[in-house]
Amino acid sequence: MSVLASSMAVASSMTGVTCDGTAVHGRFESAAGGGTYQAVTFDAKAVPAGSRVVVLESTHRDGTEIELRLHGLQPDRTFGAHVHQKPCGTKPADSGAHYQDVVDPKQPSSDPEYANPDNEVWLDFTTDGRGNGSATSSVDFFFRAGEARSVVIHEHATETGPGHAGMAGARLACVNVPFG
Ligand SMILES: [Cu+2]
Repeated sequence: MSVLASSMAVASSMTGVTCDGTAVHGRFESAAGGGTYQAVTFDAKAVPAGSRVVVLESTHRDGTEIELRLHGLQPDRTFGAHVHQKPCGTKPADSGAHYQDVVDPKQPSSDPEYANPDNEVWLDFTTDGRGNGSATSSVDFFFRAGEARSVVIHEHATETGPGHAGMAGARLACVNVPFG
């Protein structure tokens, strides 16, 4: 396992203000190995074992900024990605539902009033010809401690319509991040 999770001071490029943050660096491992993972892949074609992920979280007076960077994924492909509630496990469903600031009373949530990129953290990205991609999300909330534990990478871009909002197909990979 190659893991680096640390607290550090992050100088925000947007505001120039120094704030608190967390950085997680991981290398995807095949779920077939069993056990616990920093970063796990369920689809070796889309997210090959050995490909790399970085997640940066920084909190500011006005909210939270989350950055996702991927290296070595399937080239020229669009993926969905979100912050999920639970840690990654050996099964794709283990990471639970999306983290929501205002929790939809009707779960699973597919109402655009709750399942949207202001109330959740969406990090969809498209890889370049070398399989590298990145995304940044800025939200005006702060994670409740212990309730946001992973970033999940999905099959396709996140949908937004009623009854489908927040859906992005199969869960291809997952990285543990101790948000908040
Ligand atoms: Cu998701």
